[in-house]
Amino acid sequence: MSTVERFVSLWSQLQPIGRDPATGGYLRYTWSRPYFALRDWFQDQARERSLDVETDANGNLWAWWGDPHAGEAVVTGSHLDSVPYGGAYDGPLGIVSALLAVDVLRWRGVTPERPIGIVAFAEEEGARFGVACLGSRLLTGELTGERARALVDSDGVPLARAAAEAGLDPSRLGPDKARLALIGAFVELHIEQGRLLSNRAGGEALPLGVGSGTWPHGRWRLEFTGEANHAGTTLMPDRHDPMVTCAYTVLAANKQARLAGANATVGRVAVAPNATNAVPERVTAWLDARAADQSTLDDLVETVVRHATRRAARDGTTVSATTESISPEVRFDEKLRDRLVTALGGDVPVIGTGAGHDAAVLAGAAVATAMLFVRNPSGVSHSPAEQATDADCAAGVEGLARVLADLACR
Ligand code: HGY
Ligand code: MN
Ligand code: MN
Repeated sequence: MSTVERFVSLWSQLQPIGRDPATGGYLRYTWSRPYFALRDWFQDQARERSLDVETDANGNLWAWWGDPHAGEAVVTGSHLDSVPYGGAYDGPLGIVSALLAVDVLRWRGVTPERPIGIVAFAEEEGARFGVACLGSRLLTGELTGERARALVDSDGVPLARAAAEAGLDPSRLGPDKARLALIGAFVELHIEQGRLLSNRAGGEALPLGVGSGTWPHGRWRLEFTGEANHAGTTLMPDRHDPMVTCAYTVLAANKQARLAGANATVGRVAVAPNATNAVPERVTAWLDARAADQSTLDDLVETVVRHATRRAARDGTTVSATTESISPEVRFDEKLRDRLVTALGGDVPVIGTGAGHDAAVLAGAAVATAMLFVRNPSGVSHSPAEQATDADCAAGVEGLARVLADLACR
């Protein structure tokens, strides 16, 4: 079988898991039933390849080719969880490609001198507990076990309980320096969440790119509080409506981001009491803001909060802003980056991204880290419309195999 055929065969096994038939989007929340099916699939696939499987104290899944303690392990992988109604490729493509890259190395008789690991990090999207890259941040110590245990999902389920139901010991959530020290280099393959590769001239060019780094970005919870009242009997001048303050803030975020050449999104809002015929008492909105550099990001968020506060004074409402997660700008290891470009034949673009990744968390913990991007023709992501061609995905498998061979065999 060709690599394309093997990709299509393995990929088709994942498609039905957690897929919403009405939208085609994926609901793969960490430690949910679909997630456990993905975990079982990953572990079965690893065992079929005689890889040693383990789950670490933070719920990250590992599969090892060789003794992980032999030193300078070359680790690849990504995540299996999704945003609500997300696409099929964001995360799982890195896992499937890693399993197939191991197959390619074995067909070619490659015997690595260093251990090769595949990791599926837990809760990369933060879609259930609200903190992105939870599993990798716990591993590196960027997030404490205490803060993680205190997180609660939108149904009020504490993370500690969900983790226990997943077979973990919540008291052991936290930094795992010994495991982190096993990693000599980490390479994450990911679908590009943008169009830099597909816009590139010469469509026949290798559909891969190498990551230069990630933008600084973060999530802020904005809580707007007003006065609940009757929608029918409360005169407009007498209202203190937090929805109005929130709506104004969303428009201000959009305008300020455009002015700053940055990105600002409010894609999640919670309203209390959330009744059609009641002026709300409270509106909570989550701001996702990103920019090419830290000072632009800081200015953007500060400006948005200032506009919100000014509007709240006019509406007789209040607003508070709480930082929920922050990801600083990350530049990937330049030597490793250039080594990937060489291993892939040289004619490979180096591209930045506004998306966050576990790779950026590991890079922030001084692990030599790189990213390999696979062309996304539309650039769309975090949507059921996310798409990559089988041929491009197979090129990603081949490219990852070349990179792993280069890193683990020299
Ligand atoms: O939000 C992000 O950039 C990533 O998909 N978690
Ligand atoms: Mn994502
Ligand atoms: Mn991702």
